[in-house]
Amino acid sequence: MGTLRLILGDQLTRGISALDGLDKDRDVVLLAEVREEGTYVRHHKQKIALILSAMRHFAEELRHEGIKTDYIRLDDPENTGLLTGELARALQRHRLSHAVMTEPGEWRLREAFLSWQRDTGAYFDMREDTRFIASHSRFERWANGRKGLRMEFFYRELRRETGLLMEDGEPAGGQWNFDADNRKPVPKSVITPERLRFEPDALTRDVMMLVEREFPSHFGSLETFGWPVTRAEARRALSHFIKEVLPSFGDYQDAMRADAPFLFHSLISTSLNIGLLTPREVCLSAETAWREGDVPINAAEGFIRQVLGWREYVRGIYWLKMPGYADTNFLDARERLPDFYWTGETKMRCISDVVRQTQSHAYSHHIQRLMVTGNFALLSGIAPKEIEEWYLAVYADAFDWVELPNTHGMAIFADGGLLASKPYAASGAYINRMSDFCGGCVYDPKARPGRTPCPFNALYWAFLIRNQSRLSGNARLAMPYRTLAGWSRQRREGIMEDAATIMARMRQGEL
Ligand code: FAD
Ligand code: DLZ
Ligand code: SF4
Repeated sequence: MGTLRLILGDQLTRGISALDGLDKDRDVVLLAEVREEGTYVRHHKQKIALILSAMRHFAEELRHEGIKTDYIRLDDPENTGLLTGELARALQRHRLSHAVMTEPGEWRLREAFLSWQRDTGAYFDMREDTRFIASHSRFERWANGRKGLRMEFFYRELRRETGLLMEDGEPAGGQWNFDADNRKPVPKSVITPERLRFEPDALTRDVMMLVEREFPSHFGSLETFGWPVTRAEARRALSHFIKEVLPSFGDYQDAMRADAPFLFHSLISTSLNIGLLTPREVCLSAETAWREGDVPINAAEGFIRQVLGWREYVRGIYWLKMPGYADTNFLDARERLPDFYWTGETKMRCISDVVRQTQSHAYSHHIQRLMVTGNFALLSGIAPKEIEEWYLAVYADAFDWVELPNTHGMAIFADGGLLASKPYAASGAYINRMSDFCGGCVYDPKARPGRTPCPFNALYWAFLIRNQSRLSGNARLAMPYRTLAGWSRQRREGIMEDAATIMARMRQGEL
């Protein structure tokens, strides 16, 4: 008797554990497009198109290898709309009694499969996802008994274990971390590189029409769609990044520029997260470029830290702390998400530009996510669930295991500092220093006479005052709290009033 092997839309890797031991003569691989996965949040149209197109291409590749592949389309009249429903139907259709899958990347779906198994008593095997560098047990071993779970220390252990950027047991270049070199604003004279775009083929164009038809009210536009949808395309994109872009990745890692949504970032998160690339090969490519002298150490280290460090670490935190993690609300944030997160209609140029770029590309880079949309949500006290749903919906690379810790922990500090050692709260001065957004904004980050002050400024100080009892003990916030201590009562009250006016204007759609 053969086995049914289910592959999910973010498991498009030939070496996925669900395919281990595949018997080509007897087994059937199942991929299913289902409405529930397209609508549990209202995903950006590019995200749905990316996943469905990549699934269809992957199924073709499996068939080409002679593997029996059953592919259920979204508009199949018999489609139950649920992955568990399709798994049950396929078991009957192929008269199989045993199913295998790799664990889903998110809690919601893992629970759905486990409860389906409990209800049906199906003979069902859920295997570990071995595409990550650190297994669940490896992360637990590191985390157990530690007071603080800082990424930096986990990352160093993984550097030692993998040997990446190590020389004679020491970190290459004599330092673990080159962050201090990686905070340059981008001078106007720097020309940002052209990025590889992949013209949609007939199969992708079909999917794009399907997405327009089935998800017409979802956020975003398909016009610029050019994501890699096959492993071959993803490999080309990676090579192009390593050769043309990585050398400057470190220098401008923290910068933002209004006319350059991608700057020197890699754009590989979609390929990594749906399985077209593996984190190991990505890190090795960057390391090889450094060993061959093509890339400086601050760039290679900065990049490898994102993939080997942050990506593995946030996944570890997610599985260590779920399901309770998603329900914490350390700062008691309760505000509704303003409409401009969906429309881009706000006079705050930084937010408007980032939201519009997100509509066009289903992408914005890390600093835009953290220091513009994330920072504003933090300062204005947007409720965790509201802002998390937004991040999960609008980015083509968004999956709960990576989006949630980044939003909940890093951007809005809702976990009280488990992930970040301090809230990433910043006033307009930071955005002005690291970007050119403020030049074209009706607001003024420097609050000069006759100009309307940047809303981030009053919101920043009001955030610190409002959360003083929760945050003033944080050593990394000692400086701003010392500044606040020197303020008169009237000055503090004045800031709170200014912030209240800004919040009222935000609620009325006038900001
Ligand atoms: P690069 O800047 O070129 O970085 C290289 C790779 O490193 C990325 O592709 C990614 O795989 C990894 N990486 C970098 N930073 C992180 C990080 N903080 N956590 C995990 N991996 C990281 N990333 C997602 O993949 N999916 C998400 O849903 C997501 N949501 C985010 C939400 C918020 C509020 C914030 C602040 C960050 C989020 N990130 C998310 C992390 C990061 O912003 C994206 O990985 C990155 O912008 C993707 O673009 P890139 O491939 O050009 O990345
Ligand atoms: C995100 C997504 C979408 C939009 N559609 C599908 C689908 O039709 N079929 C499928 O197998 N997977 C899809 N996915 C990805 C799943 O939601 C993903 O596996 C989970 O988010 C777990 O990480
Ligand atoms: Fe954003 Fe303030 Fe700068 Fe305007 S002035 S772009 S709102 S930081």
